Amino acid sequence: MNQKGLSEKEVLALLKSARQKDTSYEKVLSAMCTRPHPIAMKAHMDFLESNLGDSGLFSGTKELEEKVINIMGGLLGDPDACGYITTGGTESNIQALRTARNLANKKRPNVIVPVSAHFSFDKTADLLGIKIIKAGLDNEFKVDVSAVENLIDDNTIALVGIAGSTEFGQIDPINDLAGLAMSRDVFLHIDAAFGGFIIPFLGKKYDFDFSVRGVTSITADPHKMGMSTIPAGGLLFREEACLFPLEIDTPYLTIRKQHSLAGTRSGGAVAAAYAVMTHLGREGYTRIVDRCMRMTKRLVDGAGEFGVTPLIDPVMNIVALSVPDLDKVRKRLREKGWFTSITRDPKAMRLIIMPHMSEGSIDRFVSDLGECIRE
Ligand code: 0PR
Repeated sequence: MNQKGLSEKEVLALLKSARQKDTSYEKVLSAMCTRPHPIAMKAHMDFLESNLGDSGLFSGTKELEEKVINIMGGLLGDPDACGYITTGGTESNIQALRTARNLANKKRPNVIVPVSAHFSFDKTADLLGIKIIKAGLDNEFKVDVSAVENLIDDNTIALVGIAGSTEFGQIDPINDLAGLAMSRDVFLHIDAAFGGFIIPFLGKKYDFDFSVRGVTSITADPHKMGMSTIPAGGLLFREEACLFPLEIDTPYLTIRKQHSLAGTRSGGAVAAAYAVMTHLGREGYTRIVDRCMRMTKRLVDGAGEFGVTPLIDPVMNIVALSVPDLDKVRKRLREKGWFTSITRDPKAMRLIIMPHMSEGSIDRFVSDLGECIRE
């Protein structure tokens, strides 16, 4: 640490030069985060000192958190759902399976997840001492329910379904998984970290949330398509009893118990989530999702003109494109400033069309993609 403090001007100049090295989102097609809505940024700033880890001191922010959970519950099929705002999808997935593990009380617990599950489940397994068993997918990249059924054994404590898979944006057959979970009396956790703020606004009905009997918990993240600030994930349970196995006594706080994994927690992120959700409402989110889906179609149609097709018709604003010479093409695109990503199996170009894109930038990307393939 420097001995003598720098002036505000000097510090801000240092920050500015660091910030200039960051990528601005214009050419980023690989991220599930985006520029937060302006009202979310404003709300976050107003609550910077609020700490939900000691929520007795911040009862106003705590009320906002309850309202956010209530709004999200309404969006996800159960206005009476309970839960809390986490640091993101990873914490939500860890905590959901921690509840399942603590409720089941098995010596060698296992959880069956689709192979398309996010790597946060591998972290979860390591942390919780749970074995993660991966079930294969069908030809549309949805989990193969008969494979899941065959993998269930006496030590299985939970099944995981994904509503908006990280690589393909696919939605697993949650109804079938729920039937299986209920018949075997195991927990069913839905990872809708990405899809939670898209699927309800797609204008097509998908059964993926608490409206499906047998779904016990859901991850849905305000800091992805919820347009809110980082860090804000959502963890919702159908039953309040699911929060009890997470509770820890906190005798010297203003609250007696805490069920979050994080101790000190951002009140700013919660205020931001409340602000953007109430400001946009269902209509606002529908407009955002419509726009992303129109841009997704524009990209797919454009790529189709030079023979490049998606592995599946995009369900949401994630496209896996079958591109020849993938590594070379991605490298050339990178030289033109574009950030793209990949799917693992089969290997394809993975593109996420977030709200920070525009029709113009999609057209420029398609034209650069065509050029990079022809080169
Ligand atoms: N579940 C699903 C389905 C996810 O896609 C992700 C993250 C998580 C859980 C974990 O969420 P947190 O990262 O909030 O803990 N999916 C993206 C990924 O890892 C996140 C991401 C965001 C990646 C922005 C890149 C980026 O620039 O690929």
